[in-house]
Amino acid sequence: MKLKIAIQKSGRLYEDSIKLLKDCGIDVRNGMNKLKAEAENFPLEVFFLRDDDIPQYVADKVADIGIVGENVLYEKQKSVTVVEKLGFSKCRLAVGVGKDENYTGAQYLQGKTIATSYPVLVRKFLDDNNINAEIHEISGSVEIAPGIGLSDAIVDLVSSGSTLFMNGLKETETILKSEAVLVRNNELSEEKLAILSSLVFRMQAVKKAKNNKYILLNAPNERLQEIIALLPGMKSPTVLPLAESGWSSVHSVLNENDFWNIIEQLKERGAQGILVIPIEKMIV
Ligand code: PRT
Ligand code: ZN
Repeated sequence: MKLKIAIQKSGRLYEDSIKLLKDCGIDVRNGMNKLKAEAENFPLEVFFLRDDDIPQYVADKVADIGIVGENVLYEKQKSVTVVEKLGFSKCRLAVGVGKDENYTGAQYLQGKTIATSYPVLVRKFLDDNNINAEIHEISGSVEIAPGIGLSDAIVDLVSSGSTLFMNGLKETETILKSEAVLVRNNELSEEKLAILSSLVFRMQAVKKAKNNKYILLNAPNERLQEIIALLPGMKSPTVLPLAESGWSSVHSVLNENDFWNIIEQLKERGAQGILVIPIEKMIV
């Protein structure tokens, strides 16, 4: 029994999808132009597809699970279940208008024409905001539409914003924040769910490790309690005496988001020799 996973064949999701599997200890060798491959050391069969087709394949059970951007998932409106957010391929589906336009809010779009590859999501946004606008569906190079007189505004994916900028547009409203997600067919057998659960367990360990750092530092004993109070650790920090009396070595785990803030406070409280080490897997 193998679980079948659909991932993008090539493109922005491909590298990170393969890397995630690799970080989970699953080796997938994709011979050039192969449609599918088998993992060597995990009951997983991998299908390489266009991202737009992944929701459909998972809904139809051609694949049991898949990795796809939320933008594609919600545009395609297939009935599948989101299992886990994966934290990569982050972008936003946003409204772009000419940089000199006076955009005061969504009502700006009233009566306008909008070019997009996401007609379903745009229609929903317009309806939710009671806006009457015309949608021009185009499949690529959406950002050039206003420049060639095809539309007044666009809705497209944005990450750095440089594509909009280079086309004389500015980003306004965000319609959807998107990242890669793991989806599954709604009706998997018990056996397949069991394989999925061990895969998700590994993915969560990889994700947690990425968001955390292992930290070691030397602390003067008289300020040890203040320093420990800043470091929650997994349970609580490990404290070991140093050979030099009056000092201890403190080991803990820090979340990426709090990292710089806490490092500053540790230094203020006399911590020295701070070492920060990436964590490979983290199981709590
Ligand atoms: O061939 P296939 O159909 O499989 O791939 P594709 O060409 O449709 O998709 P691909 O590989 O370009 O993107 C796959 C997924 O990556 C998307 O569905 C998103 O979930 C995610 N993603 C993340 C992005 C971006 N960031 C992104 N910036 N997808 C596209 N873009 C494009 C955007 O359309 C625009 O043209 O990049 C440009 C904007 O980027 P910035 O950095 O200039 O703002
Ligand atoms: Zn695509």
